[in-house]
Amino acid sequence: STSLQPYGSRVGNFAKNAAARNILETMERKQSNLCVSVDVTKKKDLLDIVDAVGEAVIMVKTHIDIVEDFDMDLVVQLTALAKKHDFVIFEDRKFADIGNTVSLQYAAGVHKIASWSDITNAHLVPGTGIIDGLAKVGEPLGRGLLLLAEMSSKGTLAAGEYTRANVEAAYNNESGFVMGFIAMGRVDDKYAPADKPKRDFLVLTPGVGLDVTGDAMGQQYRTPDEVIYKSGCDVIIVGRGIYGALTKESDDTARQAAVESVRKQGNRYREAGWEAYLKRINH
Ligand code: 5BU
Repeated sequence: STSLQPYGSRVGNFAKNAAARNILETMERKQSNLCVSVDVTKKKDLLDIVDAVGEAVIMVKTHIDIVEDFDMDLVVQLTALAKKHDFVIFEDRKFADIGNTVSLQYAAGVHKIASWSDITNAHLVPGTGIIDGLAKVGEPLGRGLLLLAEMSSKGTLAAGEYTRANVEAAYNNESGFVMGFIAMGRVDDKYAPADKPKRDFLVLTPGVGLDVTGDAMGQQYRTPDEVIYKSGCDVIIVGRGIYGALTKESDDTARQAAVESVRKQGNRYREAGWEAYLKRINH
């Protein structure tokens, strides 16, 4: 399995995808496999969280459509922070429509996702036309796409033959635009098509927490060790476990303390993720 190779030695496996190479190189440079998921509704909260954890992470994941005061200045500031702290941006858009519609949703509208997000993701529910629609926009910009092969939530229908179909679609994508999966384990190994040479893909995994096992709405958490070491995934995605302290309105002093807590949690998850990775490649 390619997951037993160091991140840096896998860069050459992604000759056709600049975003994937950049992610692997950033991981080596920063000794981190941590993506922070910043699911907050205010621009200032988003930027403060990202500035606090920027040093610890290789990737910032957004749900840009939940930001109430979104404007293009948020994009300007977020991309400036990406430069300052050396991370990539992942808009977790979960596209799920026909090719023509997703190409418009990706390029246009209020958010113009393709113009600023290095990678994004899609459900295969509509069929492989969704990949073509997103590739038309993303490929010329050097972007990457993840297929949602599995999910972290209780009762997910993304399993078994549906997961296999995602892996096959990725293997059939000749251009290299499809660079990986959202999944809970090495689906690229488990469902590798027998009639094709093995290819490398990145596996990014949400549902990661060190202190709790789930939430009230079906989220299920595993530890960085379970995700990176035991399951062989490449990137841990952590949301509330990192930014949780900064979700309530509070005075300046309390806010400053919350930002420091966010920074601390970022470092904690970076260390846990990297330790699990070192254990994996040295095993
Ligand atoms: P949390 O606060 O660490 O639970 O946030 C997890 C994030 O990952 C959140 O933005 C979800 O939308 C996202 N997510 C997920 O939790 N599980 C999945 O299977 C997928 C995305 Br796909």
